[in-house]
Amino acid sequence: MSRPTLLYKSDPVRGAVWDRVLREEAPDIALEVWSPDAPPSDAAYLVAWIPPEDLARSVPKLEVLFGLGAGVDHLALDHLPLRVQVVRMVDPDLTRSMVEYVLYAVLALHRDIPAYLTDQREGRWAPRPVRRSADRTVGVMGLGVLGRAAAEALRDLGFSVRGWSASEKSIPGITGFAGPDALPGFLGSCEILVCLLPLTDATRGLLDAEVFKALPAGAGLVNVGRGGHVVEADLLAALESGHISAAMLDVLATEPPPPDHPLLQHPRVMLTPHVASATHPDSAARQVIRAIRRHRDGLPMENIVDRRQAY
Ligand code: NDP
Ligand code: OXD
Repeated sequence: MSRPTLLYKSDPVRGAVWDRVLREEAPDIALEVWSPDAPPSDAAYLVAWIPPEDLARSVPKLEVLFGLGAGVDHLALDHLPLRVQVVRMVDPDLTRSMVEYVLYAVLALHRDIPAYLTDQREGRWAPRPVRRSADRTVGVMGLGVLGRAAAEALRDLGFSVRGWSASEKSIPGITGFAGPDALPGFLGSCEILVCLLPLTDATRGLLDAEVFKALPAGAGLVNVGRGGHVVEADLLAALESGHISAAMLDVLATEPPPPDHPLLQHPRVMLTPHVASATHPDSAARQVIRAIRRHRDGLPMENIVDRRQAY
């Protein structure tokens, strides 16, 4: 069998790590670095955050596209040739980083940190009651690879955890809700809501005024899914009314946001620039090597994106 080629299209610094890992651990796979000026590539495998637009012409023999992210909303799936399988990034390091971030965000909201930061800026020393984690209900939207890991870590910290997904789940110690009909019942007790959904036609703009109204008064929001999940004007209104007490947002509809974006300056919003988790190049390269070998051996591919569901 000839040596398969993996075409790499992403930033060169991370590319150097891919090159090292492939040379050290996969001499059976050739690495080619994408260039916009290069002639069409013979590669059967492509790894990219954003694939080239004219994929059918520039990589005509492509069999598998490995997305560099866990999310695939930016991949323009409808424009990819149907014969190409799309595999998304599932990697223990990516999951661990996300769990850390969600724990941090939920704990910050649970312990009133946004309010204490304002107090500090304004010179106030004003203790608030300390609530036990067991008395706080946290809801996680999306119980996939990342959502489930985050929900389990929150459960292990003692929170009362509920989760919402498309299909029913049975996760020890976590109350499951599934599908649109179960959404109001799920939201009704979520004092802190964590969004870890993929962005699809079904979830775009889901976090709107109606959803915020269904949460208990004073609820907190953590969005680590995509900015497109939140109707930002509705979030601002819910923050203004106090119905949402505070939010920790890692993603916004426009990234980077314009400097006068109202969420950037909001005293009860903590923002980070889409860093909740990240694909670590050395472990990602190992995942892709393993997947290519499985594919060469005719074994079923893991973490394939369902084109119809778009996640
Ligand atoms: P998965 O595909 O493993 O899980 C998605 C979950 O969402 C599943 O539980 C699925 O339900 C549920 N879901 C999908 N559509 C709906 C719907 N319409 N209604 C209810 N539930 C739904 O994804 P991951 O956990 O790996 O990643 C989740 C998202 O996190 C990514 O798509 C990406 O947008 C985001 N992300 C953000 C990062 C950041 O740094 N901010 C980093 C990495 C990812 P079911 O299980 O029934 O199919
Ligand atoms: C991802 C991301 O989807 O980084 O992996 O947002």
